[in-house]
Amino acid sequence: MARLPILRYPDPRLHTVARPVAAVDARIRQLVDDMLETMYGADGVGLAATQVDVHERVIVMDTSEQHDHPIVLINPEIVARSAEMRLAEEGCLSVPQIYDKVERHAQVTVRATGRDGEVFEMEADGLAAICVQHEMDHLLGKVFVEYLSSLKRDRIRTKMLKKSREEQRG
Ligand code: K2U
Ligand code: ZN
Repeated sequence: MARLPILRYPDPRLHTVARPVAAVDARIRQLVDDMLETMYGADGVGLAATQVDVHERVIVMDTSEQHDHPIVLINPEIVARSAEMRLAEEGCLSVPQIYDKVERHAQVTVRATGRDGEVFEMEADGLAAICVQHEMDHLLGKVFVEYLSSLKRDRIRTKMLKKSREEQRG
């Protein structure tokens, strides 16, 4: 297992559209295990492969209270969305310490392949629904700050670039 570096906004690689996974093989299972270690290590409740610079359709998430219920979504697709929408605060491991509200479908049904190669469907509501929509956006090259005003987004871009420069200086 390995913790992988997480791309930081506005890294252009975050805007790459992920391609479908051809086969759930040993390489993909290793990626899933490394993504789970990376997500838990960063106190996240979700992570998309895009964020670790792997541009294949893989998501991991764990919105359980005890952080002991990992969910692996390979080649996920949302097959149903509620009409009800919900405005909720989001954050992102690629945009550290930035939180803002985004409107999402309150419930979604996702069809995906699991780490075992079997196709399954998952109904998500609450935080899980928000998380899976947030991660599915990542696989399309979209970061949640793109839902915010251009003024807010420009300020976040400036803050992230400053933070990255300071960290590079050490
Ligand atoms: O994609 C990511 O960067 C992981 C996010 C996923 C997420 C975003 C918004 C709402 C739920 C999950 C991280 O887990 S950010 C940490 C976090 C957790 C709960 C609520 C807000 C932020
Ligand atoms: Zn994110």
